[in-house]
Amino acid sequence: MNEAKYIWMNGEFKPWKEAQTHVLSHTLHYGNGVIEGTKAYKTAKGYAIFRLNDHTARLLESAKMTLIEIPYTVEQLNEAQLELVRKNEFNGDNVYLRPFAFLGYGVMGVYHKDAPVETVLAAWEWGAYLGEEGLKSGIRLKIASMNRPSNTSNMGKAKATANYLNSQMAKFEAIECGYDEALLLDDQGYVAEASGASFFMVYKGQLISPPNDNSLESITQKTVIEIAKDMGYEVVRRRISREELYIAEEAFLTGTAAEITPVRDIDARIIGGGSRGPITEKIQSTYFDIVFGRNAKYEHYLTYID
Ligand code: PPE
Repeated sequence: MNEAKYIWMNGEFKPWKEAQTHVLSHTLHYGNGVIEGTKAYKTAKGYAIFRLNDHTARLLESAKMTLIEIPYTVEQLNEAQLELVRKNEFNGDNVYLRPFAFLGYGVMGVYHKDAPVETVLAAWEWGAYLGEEGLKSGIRLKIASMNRPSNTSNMGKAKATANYLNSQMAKFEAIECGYDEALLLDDQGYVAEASGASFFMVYKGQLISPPNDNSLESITQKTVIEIAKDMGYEVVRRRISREELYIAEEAFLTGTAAEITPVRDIDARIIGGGSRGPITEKIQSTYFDIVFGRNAKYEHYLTYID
């Protein structure tokens, strides 16, 4: 990975290599942690973090859901993230931020009430999540053999570290099979989300994205719905079954890291023209205009570091 200079840990900036934890940290054994993924883009007025407040608020909400008490406010964490981007003196086009909280060292056994909470903000330059070529020409998506766990046994709306075991197994399987990313169905057989992104498809001119019944309340998905409606597209949130995927006219994934990544193939069915579709392309270029500060209408989503 691309190392940066500093990581904020429990209220202090530490040199990158000194931000460490003990091997007996609770989360390493039992998996209860919460993460965010937030992005800063280099605009004409310097770096701006996209939807900073929404991401930080979701971190605190995820933590509340999973019984982790983060001892900082949204405002404190927002300010620290801005300072983190400033202090690291990045150069690249964009910077990925990973705010997270985990349970540290001192308690063993599943009961975690007395385990210390460690709060961390890291940032680094991270290239295109599904590759530069993926952004242009689309990726190949495979429906995973595992389902997204149901609401009776999981908290899919929390951006919980523990949810990523399911994602990891699905992603590994997809890549082993020659695909780029995994799409997970829910326990009823309807689309939930990709291993690290949300799903959209176009059919008969309508933009369709599944409800967040057992998937992350995605910030990019919300943004895309807002901008697509603004562009005049009809957007529908409804369940999508497997066979509907196969006859989609266009499909794409959305996420902070994935941005707007076109899908060109699902389970060996070529989607549309087998490349980035025209509606996908328009939404993608609008999204990039917004995050890079080239669209005044959405500037309220940007927090400039200076
Ligand atoms: N679903 C999942 C499972 C998910 O991990 C993400 C983001 C999304 C949907 C989209 O959420 P949002 O970023 O709010 O639009 N995944 C993050 C981490 C990916 C990783 O591999 O790490 C991200 O995009 O930052």
